[in-house]
Formats: sequence, structure tokens, C-alpha cells
Amino acid sequence: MLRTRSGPLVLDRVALVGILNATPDSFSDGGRHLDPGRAAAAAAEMVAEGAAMLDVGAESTRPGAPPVPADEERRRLLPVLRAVRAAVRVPISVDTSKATIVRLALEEGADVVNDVSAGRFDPALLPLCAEQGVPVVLMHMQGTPVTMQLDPRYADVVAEVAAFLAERAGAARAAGVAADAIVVDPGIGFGKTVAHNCALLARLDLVASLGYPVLVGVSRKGFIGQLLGERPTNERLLGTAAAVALAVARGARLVRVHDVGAMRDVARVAEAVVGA
Ligand code: HH2
Repeated sequence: MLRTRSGPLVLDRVALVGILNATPDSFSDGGRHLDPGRAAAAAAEMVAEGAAMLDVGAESTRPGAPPVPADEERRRLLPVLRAVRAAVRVPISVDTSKATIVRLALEEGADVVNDVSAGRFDPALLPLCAEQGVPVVLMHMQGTPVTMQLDPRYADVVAEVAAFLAERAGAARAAGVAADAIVVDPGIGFGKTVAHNCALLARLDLVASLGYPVLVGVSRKGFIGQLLGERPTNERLLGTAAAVALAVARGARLVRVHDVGAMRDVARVAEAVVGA
């Protein structure tokens, strides 16, 4: 269970985390949720379909995406966050690597911090999570969004990602974050080839063995398109379903997805089989 300001996020069952990108350029839903009214409607729909948490972000981290200045990130994020907060009661995570944005987002009612840099890009982020008593998602990435897909290399991707996450969880605890407020994420697609992503899903149990809840984000990602012969993002639903089911089978407790209703069915069946 994760304790949040909007109440507990129970992880006895797999939690569906609905994606809301307040960005003009996200690879899948870019431009659709920049308008606060439309974002709030999409948020309410995802909760009705079974989302236990929503992840709201205003900086695209797709391969090659340039960093967004804090002013621009704030300008996009805060109106959307305000509207979404008014529309739903489930916990909301804010997808950012900047402590200044975290502080403003928490004032607007965000509950959880989702940092794709695991506290490396802004040294003030983990101490702020500790001070505010909010859970944090620590994700693995090799390089930065600009460089990560140029030539990703590992000797043993699963062992290296697990060691990185153990080190970052240690850094979070050293900054004062409670052990039960940490979630780890192998960062599917962040500085990884198709083979790296598949290895991480196949051996996700090693990441789960760190003892923290594991979040996995595979939804409509490029490796699914590549495995299916350059399939466009809007035709990756069944590929996403396969990846979600296998992630759940190997220990994922939170899955970050665009298609909440469809992936709820996938997660419910996968977890029933795992529990049998
Ligand atoms: N993936 C994306 C963004 N944030 N956060 C976590 N914890 N894990 C992920 O796998 C993850 C993430 C990328 O997907 P998306 O938000 O759909 O696109 P974009 O980065 O272009 O906004």
C-alpha cells in the first residue's frame, strides 16, 4: 500500500495508472489533453474505467525530446492539474524531474512524484519528497531523452537496471524518503533496445526482488511497434496487452497505461492466474 494525501493506494491488486500528458508532442496522446476541460473529462473517464491513479505530465520524454523550461512546464501543467484534481478523487502523480514543479504541483493537489530521472537531474527533488512526505516513483534511464536511444549498451541489462534502482532507492532513503513511499520502475524504452526491453520484462522478478512495488510503463511504446513490423501507435493495443500481462506475471504492481478499460481486463485476468 502507498499512503497518499488522497488516501491509500492499495496494491493488493494491480493498480492501473492512467496517462494524461499535458504536452503538444507526446508520442501517443500529444496535444489531446492540453485543454483543462478535455483533460478533466478524460481523467473522469479513466477513473470510471478503473484507474487507481492518474499520471499527469507536461514534459514529453519520448526519444529525442528536448527538455522543457520550468516556466513552460508550469504553464502547461498547472491548469490541467487543477481541472483534473477537481474532477477525480484518486491519487494523482506528477511526471516531472524538477523540484520547483513538484512544489507547485503538490499545492494543486498532486499526491505522488513520478521522476524519470530517479532524482538525478535535480538534487532538490528527493529532499522535497521527504519534506512533503509524498511517495516517489524512481525510474531507470540510460542517458537523457535526447541521447538515450542513440546507442544503448549494457553488459547485463537486468542486473544493471536492478543495481541502479537499488542505488537510487538508497539515495531516496538517505534523503529522508520512507521505505514504504518508494516505487521502482525499469524504464521501458528509456535508453533500451527491443532486446533490452524484452529482457527486462522477462526478468522483472529481479527488479521486484528489491522489495519495492514495481511500476511498468509499456503502453503503446516503440518496442511494441518494432516487434510488430513498424506498427503505428494507435495499432499497438494487443501488443500492449501482451506486455502488460507478462509484466504482471513477473511482479509489476502498477501499470502505466493509455487504454485503462482494456488493460484493467488484462491485469485482472493476469493477476488471477498468478494468484492461482
Ligand atoms: N514513460 C513515459 C513517461 N513517463 N514514467 C514512468 N515512471 N515510467 C514510464 O515508463 C514512463 C514515464 C513515456 O510515455 P508517454 O508519457 O506516453 O509519452 P511522452 O514521454 O512522449 O509524454
